[in-house]
Parts: sequence; structure tokens; C-alpha cells
Amino acid sequence: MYCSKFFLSTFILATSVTNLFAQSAEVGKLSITGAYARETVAGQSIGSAFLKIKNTGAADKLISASSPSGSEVQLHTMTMEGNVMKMSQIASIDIPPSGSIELTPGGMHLMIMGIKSPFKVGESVKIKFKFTNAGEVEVNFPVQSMSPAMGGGHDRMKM
Ligand SMILES: [Cu+2]
Repeated sequence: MYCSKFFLSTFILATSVTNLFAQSAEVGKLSITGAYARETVAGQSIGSAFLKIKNTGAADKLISASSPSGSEVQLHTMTMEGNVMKMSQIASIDIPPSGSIELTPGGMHLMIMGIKSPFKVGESVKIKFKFTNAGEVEVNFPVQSMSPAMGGGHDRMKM
């Protein structure tokens, strides 16, 4: 019992270390960098993830995202209503020609709904994207800790 547990955790550790370096991807004229997901606490059913997309070609559009780690991945935007930050789901994200977009805590972001197990630092979350022109690509999102330095405002926001 002890032995099999030990080997299992060693294997998971080795796997996630590899994934830590796979946080960028290229598809068509798009390059994805800086992908990461936020650590979640026990009982939390929604995770969030962020990335940058650079486009060296014509206008493109992110039209869907999915993940084996959750039941659904939603595209969200953040707006101010009075002095309350509100987020709402959006159908797609436009990627300007020869431009770039950034999904950040406090701005547009990805929400992984119905997550199957907590996101832990050292692990990574796979998210598959579909773009109108560039097609499909799967990206690894290494899980990072919820340190206040990384946009603490998002943590205090009401879901
Ligand atoms: Cu959100």
C-alpha cells in the first residue's frame, strides 16, 4: 500500500515537471505564451486560467475552449458596475490582425466550471482552444499559487 502510493506520487511529480515547461503553443499564425491556471482551495468548483495570444496574421477569433479537468470552460470578461467588478460570459474573443490579446486576473479570463479535483501547484491543466482561422490547439496551463502579487483583486471578487 505504502509502496504503490509512493510510486504513484513520484510518477505524477515527474509528469507535472515536464508539463511546467509546456506553457506555450503555436497554431497557424497564433502563438500562445504565459499560460497558467490559479491554484484552487478544497471545495472550490471553479478554476481560472490566463494566457497571452499573439497574432502575426489576419484577424482571428477564439470561439470555444474545453478541458478534461472540468465540465465546461467559459470565456469571461470583467466590467465595472459602479465600483463593483462583475464578470460575465462572452461567446468569443476577437484577436486583432498583427496584434495580441492578454487574458489576466482583472480582465478577460478563462473559467473552468465544475472542476473534478483541486488545481494544485506543480500540476497542470490542459485546455483545448478552437479558433475560427487557426483551428484547434491544446495548451498546458501550469498551476500557480494564489500569491497576492499575482492580482489579488480577483480573489476578493464575488463569483
Ligand atoms: Cu470569470
